[in-house]
Amino acid sequence: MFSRDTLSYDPIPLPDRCEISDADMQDAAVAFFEKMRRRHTVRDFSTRPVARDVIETCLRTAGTAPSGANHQPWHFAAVSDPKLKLRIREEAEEEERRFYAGGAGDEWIKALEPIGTNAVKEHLTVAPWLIVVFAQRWGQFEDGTRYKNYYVPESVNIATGFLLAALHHAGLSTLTHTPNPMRFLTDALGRPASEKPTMIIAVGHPSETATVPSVAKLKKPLEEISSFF
Ligand code: IYR
Repeated sequence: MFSRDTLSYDPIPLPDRCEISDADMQDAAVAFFEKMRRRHTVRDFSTRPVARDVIETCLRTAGTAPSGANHQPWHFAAVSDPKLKLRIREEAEEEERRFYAGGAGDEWIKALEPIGTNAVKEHLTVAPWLIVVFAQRWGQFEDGTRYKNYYVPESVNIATGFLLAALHHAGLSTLTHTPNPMRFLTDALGRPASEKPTMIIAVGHPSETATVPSVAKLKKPLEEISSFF
């Protein structure tokens, strides 16, 4: 996509301009808030399948995110193969056992207590899809030479946020999971050394008996998360 000499500055009239009245804007803002505040991270998934098409469209949404120099330094590996999900689960649980057995330290374990997590990661085999997010620390031209990427964590995290919103909008539940370290994902998914795994997102439908920790409903009020000048 990026070939050193072919891209140049070429402004075009703003496409897809959004014409909206002030009143409709209020309604739109509220409607989206109402939608997003009903997104809950779920740990108990059902095995109900999710069509690949839906996952693909949500990944297209993620791919619309803004990024440093428009380099789009992300890769999403979508896994539905049960054998591969099992391998990922086994390797993630190995890391998590170390984490919960002391690697995390007391303060971290105490912070997680109200969330109710432990080293068993059933969702990694039960959820129909795992999307593994990779950040491309550098890119490569077709001739193999490297180019720099910019604001990689910021760009990838924005795209990941778009993806979570898109999946929720499609009626799916998600769980963001970050085993530490995550190197094993590079090998399991055959990704190049230039890419760093940042997250596993389990995607699917919640089980009939899914719960959320009550603390998940405690969101900081606007006054605390914002200031206006
Ligand atoms: N990676 C571990 C620990 C964990 C850490 C945080 I911060 C969380 O919000 C939740 C879990 C795990 O997935 O269990």
